[in-house]
Amino acid sequence: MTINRKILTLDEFTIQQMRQFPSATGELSSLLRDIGLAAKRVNVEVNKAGLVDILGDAGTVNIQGEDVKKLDIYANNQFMGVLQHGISCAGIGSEELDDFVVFDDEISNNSKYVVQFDPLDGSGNIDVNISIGTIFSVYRRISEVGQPCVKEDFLQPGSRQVAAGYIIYGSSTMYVYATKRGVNGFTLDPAIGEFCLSHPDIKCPPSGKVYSVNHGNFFQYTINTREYINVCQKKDKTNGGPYTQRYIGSMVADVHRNLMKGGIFLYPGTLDKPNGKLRLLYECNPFAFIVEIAGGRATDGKRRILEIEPTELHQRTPFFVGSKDMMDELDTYLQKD
Ligand code: P6P
Repeated sequence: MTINRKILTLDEFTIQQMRQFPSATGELSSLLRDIGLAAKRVNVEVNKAGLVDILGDAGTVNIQGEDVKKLDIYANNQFMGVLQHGISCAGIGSEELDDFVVFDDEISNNSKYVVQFDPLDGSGNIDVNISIGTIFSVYRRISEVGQPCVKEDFLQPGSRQVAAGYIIYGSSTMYVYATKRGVNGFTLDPAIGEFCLSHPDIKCPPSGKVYSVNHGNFFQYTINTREYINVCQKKDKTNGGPYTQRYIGSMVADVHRNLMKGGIFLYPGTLDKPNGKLRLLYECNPFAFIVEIAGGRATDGKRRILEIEPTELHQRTPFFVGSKDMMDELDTYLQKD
């Protein structure tokens, strides 16, 4: 029975999806709802970040060598907390934690999934009120259910993700997640405190007119990457342009915009950092999964992001993601590297 209501909440939608599979245990639906709960709690703090003394560096430095702001810690603890006290997650990996965390209690050890997340991506923008986000990735564990999860559960290729998603804390707060069945977006309705289905079955337009890259690194990129960027600048009405350059230094916001409107996001390797800056497991894999399910593509310049066999929790990768036709054109340049 489909709930005959114009607006479906996240809870109603995930339950409706689960009911279509009578054999489903409901663990994934429950996990996705848990993430929604943590996102609502983080959203409250993000929205008042300018008002309370939650801003400012927490005085610690994370594995990325970046100053950790108090909201990063708060967000990390919120997502870890709901997953640890839920019924679906055996353990987590986080940008804010050097190693993965095994929840190691009877319920958690009997859970099917592990989750990796960047609790607050773009946190350098917190103090200047630019959109930031949470990114997450869900895998079915490969270790024996009933036992504590192990490191191999977290080092699976992105193609084995069961679900992935992000929350963007922007002009509105939106929760977007993908499973193999599609990508759906839910906008937080503050009046009822629920995420409501606002963007069903999101598809990435096959092309667009936006390219997103940090031009400040231009002379650090390979010759072929620079050639592609020059091509973007020369586009006009005769060859699919003109293009606009949009880059706000917050990956969730940049990729979300390009997913919705069409476009391409590039974070290439540079001469001194050939693997670039972005993290494979909890930044690139989730977005690669989401964008591919929506009809786009994601590579490291040579191969599908989702085919990369991870070796470390915090490994970096060059990252190119977006509309299929734009990615196909990019390939003709990067394959020459
Ligand atoms: P740069 C934010 O720190 C982040 O991880 C992504 O959200 C963003 O796309 C990227 O780094 C921006 O990096 O080097 O261009 O400032």
